[in-house]
Amino acid sequence: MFESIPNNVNLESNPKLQRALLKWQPDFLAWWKEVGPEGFQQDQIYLRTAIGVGQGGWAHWDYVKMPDYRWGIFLANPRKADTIYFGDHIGEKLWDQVPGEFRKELRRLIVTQGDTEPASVEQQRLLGKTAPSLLDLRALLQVNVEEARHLWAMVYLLHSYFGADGRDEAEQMLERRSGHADHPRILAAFNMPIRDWLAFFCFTTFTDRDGKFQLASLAESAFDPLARSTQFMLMEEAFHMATGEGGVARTVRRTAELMKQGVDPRTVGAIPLEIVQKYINEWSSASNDLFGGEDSTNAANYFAGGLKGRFNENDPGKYSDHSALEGMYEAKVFQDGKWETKNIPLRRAMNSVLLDSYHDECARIVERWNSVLEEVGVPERLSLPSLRFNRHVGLYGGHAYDPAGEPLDPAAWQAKRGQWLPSPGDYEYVRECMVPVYEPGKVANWIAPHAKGVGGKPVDFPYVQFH
Ligand code: BYC
Ligand code: FE
Ligand code: FE
Repeated sequence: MFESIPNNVNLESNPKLQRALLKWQPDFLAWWKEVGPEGFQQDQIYLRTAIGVGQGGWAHWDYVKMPDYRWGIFLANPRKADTIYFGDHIGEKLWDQVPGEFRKELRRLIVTQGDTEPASVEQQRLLGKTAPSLLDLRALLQVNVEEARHLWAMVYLLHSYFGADGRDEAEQMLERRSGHADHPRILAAFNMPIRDWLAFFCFTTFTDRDGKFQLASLAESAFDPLARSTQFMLMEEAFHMATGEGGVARTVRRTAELMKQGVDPRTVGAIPLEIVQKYINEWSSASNDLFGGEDSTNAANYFAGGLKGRFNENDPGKYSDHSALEGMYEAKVFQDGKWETKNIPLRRAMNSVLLDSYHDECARIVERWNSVLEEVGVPERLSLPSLRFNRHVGLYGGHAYDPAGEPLDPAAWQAKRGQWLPSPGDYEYVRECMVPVYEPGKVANWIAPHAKGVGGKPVDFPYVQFH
């Protein structure tokens, strides 16, 4: 069994880890069968499998049946630094074991990260039934097997470094369920339904991008196995985000081309830009909530302990002060009828600092979608809503702000909500657009074709061979 698990963590000579995995792997496969992608399990899918960190390339492409996918365990190559470079322990050696004083916090970070991975697979499980092309179906299933590998990456850490409670947490990863009333996933966005492919593309743009920023900040951790596990996960993440960005871009292109021809997208089963905008509003705001509170003791403790850094904390020229004991983060809030500036001590504001880096990147993505509109020659534009819009967590949580970030009273919010967020009718309309297309090289009517294939294959390659 262990020969079939690609790894660079000496699994072959680690009886303790082998014993733990021997018990966990069958439960993982049972979970995959129960709530993994519905259908396609017996089909041959042209998939990328992570096989190593070496120079010869880290991934292998071939046809594989999903239950035979080789979920592996990898650590990225060692960092340049061998000492801690932020927080209270700067200059001390990086940890290759979990220090007793941070055991609880590290376990919590790893469990929170790990929990999102199977959650997303559960959220996406029905989408294959309505894939707009074979290449899109392949992309979905690629994302699904890789998110499952990310679960493996976190379970490896729990099994190897957290003893009996780690094994217990690893079991619970397979017991919680996205959207379940009694045992839901930990973070809110991972309990929301991903109803259709436009939602999938927005999720992979905005929510997987939260993954990128969280993984990157954990890749700065003093706990070296965590840092190197998350660093490796980032390799796979790039494709997930590209799937999202490209998917929305193709949706927008198709709609814009119709508009340019004077055709109302609704008359041909394509998706109007105002619905695309509402989906952007919904998924970007839900993803902003994933960063936690703008003012957070947890975040301050994580930074002080060296558990979780800022985005690219160690890049030359990025930050001059790595202890972050001085300085304030200024947050603008509307209170008692006027704007006020709230000063948050920098360490307590680490969630905000990370959220700001994320938000800047999201804004650049939306601009790339706008350049599609410009290229096709229609005047409409999409926008990224303000960080204050539709928040449920943190400073702005539960307060009404419009997409431009201006405050409004609860009645006005209720009246306008349907202009900004998808209505039941919008979901229903998009659902009707979702017609599956499984013929190589063909694509559904609501979305433009891919410009190129993947894994060295052309667009019309049979990426899925049905049994
Ligand atoms: N929903 O101090 P606070 C990914 C809780 S995505 C529900 O403000 P803190 C992926 C919080 O637990 C990346 N509850 O924030 C993407 C705390 O509870 P207690 C996932 C929430 O602690 C797509 C309280 O509110 N990785 O990989 O700094 C597909 C106050 O918390 C939420 C990580 O998140 C929420 N949104 O938490 C597949 C990295 N936000 O203590 C995969 C690990 C906060 O009052 N996690 N709460 O009981 C962390 O670094 C941090 O836990 C958080 C922020 C970023 C979540
Ligand atoms: Fe992931
Ligand atoms: Fe991902």
